[in-house]
Amino acid sequence: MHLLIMGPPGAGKGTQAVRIAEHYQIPAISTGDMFRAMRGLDTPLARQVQEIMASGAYVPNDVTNQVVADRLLADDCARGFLLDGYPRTLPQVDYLDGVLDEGARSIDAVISLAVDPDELVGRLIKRGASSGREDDTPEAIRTRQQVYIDETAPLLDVYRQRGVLVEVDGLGEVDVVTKRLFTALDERAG
Ligand code: B4P
Repeated sequence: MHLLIMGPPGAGKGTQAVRIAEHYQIPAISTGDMFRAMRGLDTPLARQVQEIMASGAYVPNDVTNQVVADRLLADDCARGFLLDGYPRTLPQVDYLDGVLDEGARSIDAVISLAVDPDELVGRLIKRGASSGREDDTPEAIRTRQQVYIDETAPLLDVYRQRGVLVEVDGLGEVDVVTKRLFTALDERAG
């Protein structure tokens, strides 16, 4: 099972990814989590990543692609994986296509979580109050939303045209969204 989960910042990708991964017994691979794990490392790359994330911008494609390619080589990805928050740009789509082609693998479904912008801001501000995440400030949230619109939203059409997009309403209780999501995946599997 090779799955992707996409959605605007705060859509609940990470929240739902854990549940989907558990259900299918595949690893959930979050680029955001991998970059946050670099926090505190005293290397030029780690400092660059932290600065970029705090502003709400995207980490450069070459850095992100390499991190993902290395992770996909791990043994636990042999049965499949769920990529959470990757790809986020068209060059990342191309890169992932190349990595998957090399391993004769293909994407089974791309889950797109849709939530309206006002709800998203509310969720992220709420999370920011306790998470201490530097990118949960109003200014960084605005940047993240704009970057999403400019760079990531166009990917939905790419996957829609490939016939793998599964669109799910991300509004409502977490459990309700999870149920909706599994229903949509089951319908797709037939
Ligand atoms: P991510 O970690 O992917 O951040 P996110 O978009 O905020 O997360 P998500 O949508 O998963 O929200 P969550 O479930 O936590 O990326 C952070 C940064 O990393 C990016 O801005 C970028 O700088 C960098 N990055 C990552 N991937 C990259 C890539 N491929 N290329 C370049 N840069 C990259 O949910 C948000 C909040 O809502 C939580 O508090 C949650 O509890 C709450 N919530 C979830 N579902 C809810 C529901 N149904 N109802 C109410 N609240 C809900």
